[in-house]
Amino acid sequence: MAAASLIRAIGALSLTIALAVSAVGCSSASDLVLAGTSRNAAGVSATAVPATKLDTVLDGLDSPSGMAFTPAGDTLIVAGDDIIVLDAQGRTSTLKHDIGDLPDSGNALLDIAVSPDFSTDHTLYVCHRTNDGVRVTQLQTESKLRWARQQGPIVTGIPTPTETTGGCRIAFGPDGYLYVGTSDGGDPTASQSLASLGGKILRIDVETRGAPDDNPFITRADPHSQLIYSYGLRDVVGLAWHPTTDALYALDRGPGREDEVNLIVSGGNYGWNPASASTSDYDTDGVAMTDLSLPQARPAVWSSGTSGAPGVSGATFLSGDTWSAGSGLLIITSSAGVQAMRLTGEVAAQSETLESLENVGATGAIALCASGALYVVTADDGGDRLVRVRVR
Ligand SMILES: [Ca+2]
Repeated sequence: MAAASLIRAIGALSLTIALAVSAVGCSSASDLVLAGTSRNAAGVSATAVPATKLDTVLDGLDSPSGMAFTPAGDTLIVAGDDIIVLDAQGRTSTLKHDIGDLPDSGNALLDIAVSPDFSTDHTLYVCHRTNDGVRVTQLQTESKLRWARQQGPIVTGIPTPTETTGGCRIAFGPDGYLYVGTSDGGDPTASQSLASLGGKILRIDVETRGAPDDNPFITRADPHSQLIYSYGLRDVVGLAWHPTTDALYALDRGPGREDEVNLIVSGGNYGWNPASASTSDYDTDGVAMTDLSLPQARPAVWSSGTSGAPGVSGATFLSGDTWSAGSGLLIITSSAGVQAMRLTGEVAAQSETLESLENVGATGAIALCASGALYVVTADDGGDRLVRVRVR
């Protein structure tokens, strides 16, 4: 089985590798120089979001779904069954991996996260489809990012996403634990059931591959329930921690309406309950994204409303001195482009723009590089490309 997977991984190398059209990666020297000088150079006032510029970093990507950065400035992108590496010098390669049990349908890899101790442990985490649900697998790699060997699952049994849900987001929180956002997988009872990993945010200690002692359902006998941090969600497509308050905000995609931003608290119920329409069919007609009649249901911080939705797909906060007054803005990607909103606790004001992303078209995976540069996947003119947005 492992050999077959390795052959598949090597075969992937023969595919067209994305074309690097810019000679710098995430934490390149030029980024760092810009980060230290841009504010004065741009003449940005203390209250305005700085002017930005956009350049294309990678072209020819095929349906990238997630992205993360190593401390050395490598950008890791999951696309289809491949992990693409863009190094700090702008060179691309495909990281050979031996993740097994990938479905023949392709598009197996959903998201990627880099260990907080990557410089010493060279460990990655990938969320992916299998022939039996979605799982998070730990990978051992090395500093040159040529190969990655699977070290077994961190969590299994996450429902397979439907055609209209994303299925999995993973990211390390400021507390060092791995957070996993899931979809309900089209199961009307999943989101409100603590026996299902669907429609949840999980919180996992990757050292023990179990639940931290302060998880809200730690006293339950079922090990799966112990991993649950919050529930009542439909399709978690974004996880972002506010740069100054460390509060976790999650993007929950609605069924063609009511896309939401939620302020996530331990044990919180975010109110999605399609079983109220039918426990046997996935009938979402008339089902509110947040049913406030449910016990302890928490209203969304922001909702796109019942008349439509942009089809959200990712979110990250701007942070760092480079962004001046833009620091703390939540940047949300979607089929409709990019939205920027400032959040204060449970209050959202959708009032800001990043002008270089105003007309960029549909956007997907998004992440903020340590240098302050914002990386965004766009699909505006046929092929998918990775663009970088920096302060002018
Ligand atoms: Ca909700």
